[in-house]
Amino acid sequence: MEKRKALITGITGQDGAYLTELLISKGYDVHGIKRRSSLFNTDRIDHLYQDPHDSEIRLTLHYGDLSDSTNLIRIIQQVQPDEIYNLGAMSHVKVSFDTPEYTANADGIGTLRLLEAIRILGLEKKTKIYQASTSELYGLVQAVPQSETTPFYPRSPYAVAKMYAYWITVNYREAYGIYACNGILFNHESPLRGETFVTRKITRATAKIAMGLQDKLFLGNLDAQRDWGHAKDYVEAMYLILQQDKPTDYVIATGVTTRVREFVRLAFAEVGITVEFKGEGINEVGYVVSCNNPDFHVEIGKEVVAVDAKYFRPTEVDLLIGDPAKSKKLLGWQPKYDLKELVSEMVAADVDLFRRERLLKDSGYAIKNQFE
Ligand code: NDP
Ligand code: GDR
Repeated sequence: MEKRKALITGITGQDGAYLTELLISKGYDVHGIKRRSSLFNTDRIDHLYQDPHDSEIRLTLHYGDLSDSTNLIRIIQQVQPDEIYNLGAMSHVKVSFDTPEYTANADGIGTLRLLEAIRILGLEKKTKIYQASTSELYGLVQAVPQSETTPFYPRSPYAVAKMYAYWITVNYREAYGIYACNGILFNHESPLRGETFVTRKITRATAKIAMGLQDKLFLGNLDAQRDWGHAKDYVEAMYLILQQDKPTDYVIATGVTTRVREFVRLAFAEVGITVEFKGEGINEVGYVVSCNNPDFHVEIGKEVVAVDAKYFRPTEVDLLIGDPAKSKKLLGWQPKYDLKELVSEMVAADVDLFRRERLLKDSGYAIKNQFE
């Protein structure tokens, strides 16, 4: 029997990497679209990539971009995928305020381009498509927990672009009978998370501060509440969404919400450092109460977290907490990781990463400073 073929946009991102691993383990031929960049950008999937001269190729990469319809049509014509996972996006909410037009083009119209390509190529009955929708659609709180029937109120150019993508996916399903689904995924994280999202920024800083490589962590809104899950669990849901008899839309979430401030405490606790907060608003600080890890020395009383208004967003999403009842019932999906396990895995990976940096520094090599 011929192997099933999947095409993934955004294959070089966090979710793209975990989904590729999952689909390869299920015997798929995986094709991915990567952007041309001036440096290598396949770090997250390099372990899965084979020599292109190998005869048993499981992963093939194509140059492309969601802003280029001719490119998308050509790749889809060539691959003839059974499933498309549209994960490609300018995915940073804060950055979308700086690049709103580009975000609308890639995140909104990019989805339309893929749907139109399916139609132009007459693949409506063959090719299923998954759209990476987001809890950011809920934006300004209308009701909690948020489910498939909660009204949307997007609060950023990113969320507005994703709202267009959400509805055009529903419309092409209803108008042309395409198996097209939205996964409304709440925040999901992992050691592969981009360094400028808040969880990874915190776990990296925790490791660096513990190892004396960073002085202080500057954050924005410490009060924001997010429903954080593990990306590994969430890519399983994406796959399941495309394996059902009928296409529909699903919320994927843990149902538990946590404040940014609490995530900071949990991360530092992983390296044996207790952090408490004092002060209010822009003057709030996080300081060290105790450090019981003999590997690390951090002064008691040292202020390790401060607020910098440059990380505030013009319009914020204060509270996200998802209701995953539908996906539990119809997909049989349930997260395997809880928040404590997620934080633990992320901090351990960053401690490992920065141990190597510490070694380099101690051996006299200059190390890169990358700040957000
Ligand atoms: P990442 O930011 O880690 O990855 C985004 C991917 O999209 C990267 O491969 C990036 O390429 C690619 N990309 C960006 N712009 C374009 C473009 N114009 N054309 C083609 N590809 C492009 O995101 P995640 O893996 O975290 O998220 C995957 C998807 O799920 C995104 O659409 C995101 O908006 C959505 N989402 C994510 C959630 C989360 O919590 N992680 C929750 C809900 C939705 P490059 O590597 O070259 O930058
Ligand atoms: P989010 O994730 O905007 O929810 O979008 P992010 O981690 O960027 O922010 C979460 C919350 O933390 C607050 N915050 C900070 N955020 C960042 N990035 N940096 C900071 O220094 C900081 N300080 C506080 C934010 O204000 C926010 O409230 C993510 C992305 O993956 C989207 O693509 C996806 O659609 C949604 O999750 C669901």
